[in-house]
Amino acid sequence: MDIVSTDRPPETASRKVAEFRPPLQLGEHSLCPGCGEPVVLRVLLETLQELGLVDRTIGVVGHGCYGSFVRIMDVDVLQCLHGRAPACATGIKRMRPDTAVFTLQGDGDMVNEGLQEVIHAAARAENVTCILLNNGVFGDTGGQQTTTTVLGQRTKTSLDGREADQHGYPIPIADIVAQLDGVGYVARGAVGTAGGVARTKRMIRNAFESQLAGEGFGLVEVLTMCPTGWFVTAPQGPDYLAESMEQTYPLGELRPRRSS
Ligand SMILES: Cc1ncc(C[n+]2csc(CCOP(=O)(O)OP(=O)(O)O)c2C)c(N)n1
Ligand code: SF4
Ligand SMILES: [Mg+2]
Repeated sequence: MDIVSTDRPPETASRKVAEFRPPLQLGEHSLCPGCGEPVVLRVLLETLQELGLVDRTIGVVGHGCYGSFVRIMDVDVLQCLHGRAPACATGIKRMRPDTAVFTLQGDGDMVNEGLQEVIHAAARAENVTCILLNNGVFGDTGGQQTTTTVLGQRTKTSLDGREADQHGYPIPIADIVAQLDGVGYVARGAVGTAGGVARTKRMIRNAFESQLAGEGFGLVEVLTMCPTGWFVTAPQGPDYLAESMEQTYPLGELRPRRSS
């Protein structure tokens, strides 16, 4: 696979096949062509609408490229300090148990800056749904290595690929959270293929249904393409995702709903 220059993101999509914007998305996103995060935004908004939750949803968004979604999501959202979304979500849900509360966080936000927040919220069995957009880089600040960067993955701070002896091992947050008693649902999806997008959407729906049933903490990790941070072209993103991240983070339900 060729390494391409990523001094600046590509200016146009290499191929746009159709209009996929859901009604709850108020405008075009401003993320790079080939980015996986807008795909998750789409299935999240579609799910909220399909479940009839629009009028009683409150989202808590962290800091990362997805942070710009707060301007185009037609549901109530607040943006909190880096990594602290599970704590904010805790307060909201406890004060307003009638709402559907979710967080939208990146790997840098959740697994670096806010690692203890997500683990404590899970162990407290907070009845909220956390959505992790895992691309293995701090995308927004230039593509530095995060705790979830997989061994061999290139980042701006590990140009030859992450090495265990120098950088340590990746943290599989969803697998860790799935072990905790307070947890109602944990799953890991990926949006590199059409089938993966459909399965990810089902996981997000399951997580909200679990929250509505009061089953405890929910986490859906989604592996997302970051061609700009990975030094690949937009069309190469899904293959790189499958060859790198999916090998370390197997897809599927890590903690199915108790009722299923
Ligand atoms: C307390 C604090 N530390 C650092 C930053 C800088 N910062 C903003 S976004 C970001 C990267 C977030 O990475 P990630 O959550 O993985 O999202 P991505 O950009 O990859 O989608 C960082 C480090 C900040 N805003 N606040
Ligand atoms: S830097 Fe990566 S995560 Fe950020 S918008 Fe571009 S492709 Fe998406
Ligand atoms: Mg990231």
